[in-house]
Amino acid sequence: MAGKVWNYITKKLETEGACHFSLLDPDPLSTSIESVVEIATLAEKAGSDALMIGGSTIFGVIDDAVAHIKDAVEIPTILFPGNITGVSEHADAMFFMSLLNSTNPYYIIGAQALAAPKVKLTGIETIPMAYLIVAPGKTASWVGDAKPFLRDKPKLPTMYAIAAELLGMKLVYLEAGSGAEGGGVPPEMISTVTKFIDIPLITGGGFNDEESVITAIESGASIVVQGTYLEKQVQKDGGAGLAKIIKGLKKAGAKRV
Ligand code: 1GP
Repeated sequence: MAGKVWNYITKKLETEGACHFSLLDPDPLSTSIESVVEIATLAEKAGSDALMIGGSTIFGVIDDAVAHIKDAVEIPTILFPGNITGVSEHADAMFFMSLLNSTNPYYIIGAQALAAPKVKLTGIETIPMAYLIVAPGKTASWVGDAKPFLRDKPKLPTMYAIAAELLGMKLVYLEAGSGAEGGGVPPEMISTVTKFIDIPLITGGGFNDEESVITAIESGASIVVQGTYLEKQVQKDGGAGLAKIIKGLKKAGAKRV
């Protein structure tokens, strides 16, 4: 359902050419709500355009964390669910996503069907998104029973991305996996995929420095997601490094407007 957050994203892309999204994984096994909220506020201060909340392995319920994060920031909060446990009515919107290159129908449509009634009844804004996992894929690949795309074969995810567009998805997410080594999804893959689709491409997984983020935008990505970098850095430098990365991203994006 088109709504406020989707309008916000498309308007930003139209006027600024590129967006930066921050991924927060409020997993009580590895962090606290206070810490996630602090990262969220620092990310907003550094200029990040939206917060994605979720992860492949959530221990417990994320409701509380989502509510606290939403209270602390002005930018949109968007659920990024890895399973039915990732649904919360407190967020502004939700990526209603399908892991198209999973080998297990549960991650393509099963979990979505189980979650759908609650999602519909709560009335949360949904943004349909194709989720495509690229090697190494990390935890998302393991949990999602993916057949990860080979990094040197851009044609395969391109076929899936075109299919996603034809199926009516609003976004394609090329995911190398949280904590991926090697500077994210290869630029050649991003440029091949974006050459053939008319919907925006999000990419994430291993974009840990300014250079790789800018290269992703210059290769055709519309949105770059950072998670691990935020967890490791923003509380140390107050978000100064992130602000610099986002400035570089916006400069690269402006050339496309
Ligand atoms: C994971 O793409 C995101 O779903 C972010 O990855 O944690 O490596 O930044 P990182």
